[in-house]
Amino acid sequence: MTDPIRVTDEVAEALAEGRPVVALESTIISHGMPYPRNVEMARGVEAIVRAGGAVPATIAVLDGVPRVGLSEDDLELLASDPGVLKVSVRDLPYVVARGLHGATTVAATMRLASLAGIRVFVTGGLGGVHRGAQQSFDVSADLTELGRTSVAVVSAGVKSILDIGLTLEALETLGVPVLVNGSDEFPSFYSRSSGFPSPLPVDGPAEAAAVLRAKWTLGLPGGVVVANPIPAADEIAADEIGGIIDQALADADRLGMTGKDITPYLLGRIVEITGGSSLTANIALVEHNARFGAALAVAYAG
Ligand code: PSU
Ligand code: MN
Repeated sequence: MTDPIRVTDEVAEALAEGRPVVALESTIISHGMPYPRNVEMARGVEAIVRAGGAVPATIAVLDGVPRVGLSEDDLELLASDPGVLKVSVRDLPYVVARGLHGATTVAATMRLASLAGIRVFVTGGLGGVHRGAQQSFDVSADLTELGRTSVAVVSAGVKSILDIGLTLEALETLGVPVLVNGSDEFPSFYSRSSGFPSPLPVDGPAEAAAVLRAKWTLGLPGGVVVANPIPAADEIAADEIGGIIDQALADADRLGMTGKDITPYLLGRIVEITGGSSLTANIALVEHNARFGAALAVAYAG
């Protein structure tokens, strides 16, 4: 019987030798950013992880095979092929059974990273509790997965297309530590501020790594949110982006968008309304997270 997931030799060797590895997701490539900035971002982030002393492992499903570690051609396909599906945990068995291509969300990437033995994962933004979830029940499976799978997820926080307060409440209920690096406020993706205090402040990768070690040594399974605020030079002020997000949400409402399509729609619409400046900020924060994530993986391995 063949292995259900395929890990590249480079990633497998690093893991076997206890060297640092950083997982990267692919929904951000296929459904989070337009071509060709998406593939440039994907390549750039891998290079930053390498420069930081860790091995990058971008994760996706290609031809029905869950893959950990991808080639340049694989990244190009994910960035440009309109047939790539958005794959959360519930979708994994379907794309595998049918031999399809899938870009993995935070939830699905966490699960595949964990199966491969990777503990640190870098992305831009997490899914969470959507605004109006009291009616729609729209709560991202990213939260469910954070509650059960032992992987640390480095992000720039939660953007206000979501209900940030309810997302933090749900994470608390699930027993997920929410660390914030170098700030006493939880960040809101494009902005360093959100109006919510930092649940668990830490200063630098070594302090964050110590929390991961303590959690998993105690036998507490599950993920850790490591929020890394966007650098001040790259941020979009909360009041400026707030109005744009409200406009994008109103457009989504008018179009009757629901379910898995809503997050990709909102991300694309925000890029349109801002004339691309939100994309520049998005890429800057992902690159910043990749630097931090590489250092975190190095500190955790060491
Ligand atoms: N937020 C972003 N960019 C993204 C996503 C979220 O700023 O690309 C993607 C991630 O893959 C995340 C997913 O896991 O959207 C959440 O989708 P949903 O809300 O359908 O669970
Ligand atoms: Mn949803």
